[in-house]
Amino acid sequence: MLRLHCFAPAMGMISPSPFSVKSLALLEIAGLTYERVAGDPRRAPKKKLPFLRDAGKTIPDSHLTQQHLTQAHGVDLDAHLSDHEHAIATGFRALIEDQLCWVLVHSRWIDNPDATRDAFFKPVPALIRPVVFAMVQRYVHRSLNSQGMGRHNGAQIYRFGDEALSALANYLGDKPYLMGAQPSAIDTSLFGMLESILTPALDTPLKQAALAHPTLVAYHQRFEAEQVPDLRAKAV
Ligand SMILES: N[C@@H](CCC(=O)N[C@@H](CS)C(=O)NCC(=O)O)C(=O)O
Repeated sequence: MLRLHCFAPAMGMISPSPFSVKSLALLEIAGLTYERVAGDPRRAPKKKLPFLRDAGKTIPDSHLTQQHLTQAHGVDLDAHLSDHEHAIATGFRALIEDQLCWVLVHSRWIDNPDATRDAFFKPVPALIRPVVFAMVQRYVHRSLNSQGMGRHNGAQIYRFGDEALSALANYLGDKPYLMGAQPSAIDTSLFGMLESILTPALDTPLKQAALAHPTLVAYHQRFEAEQVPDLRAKAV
């Protein structure tokens, strides 16, 4: 049995972790039977979620999970892509996972700390919650600074987010999926990110930037309806 250890649902999201939603979507589209496990990054092999356990193997990353599904289960969502398309998808993956992701982190932890604390730290006893939250927030702040995004001011950070979302919307155009008529792995990545940006009832400049592209909103809904129709109901 495959077991995906990922972040539990929060704020109406399938998971607040774009990488968890991506991996869940990969498993759903692969049509494999799997169990979703509420994970704890402190116990994860690389201290990050999600990770997959499959027949004694641990796959500690969403992209490695995609590769594992191809190697171990013969499921390749990118089989129909040309080398050129594959190169474009690889670039978009970096934009979503290595840049947009940090704008999202800023919007949650720096710009909306109260909502973030209330959504993610409920299981922590109320008495120690502020202290635990402050510790984790300091860790996130350091991570944002080491990565570099945290060295910019809010307006600059959201401009990066706006540019990334505009690039994605422009490339999507009127196609159903990013690389054309058929979904590919990059769509699981984009869906996971849009789930985090669009679903919470939290008004952020990043969400406004996404809402400015009705095609991205429609894409998020279409991907869910056509590719992962059961996923939200399973998010308990
Ligand atoms: N490259 C990894 C990224 C995973 C990742 O960044 N996970 C975040 C949540 S979205 C995490 O576990 N953060 C916890 C931490 O940094 O302590 C993947 O694709 O799976």
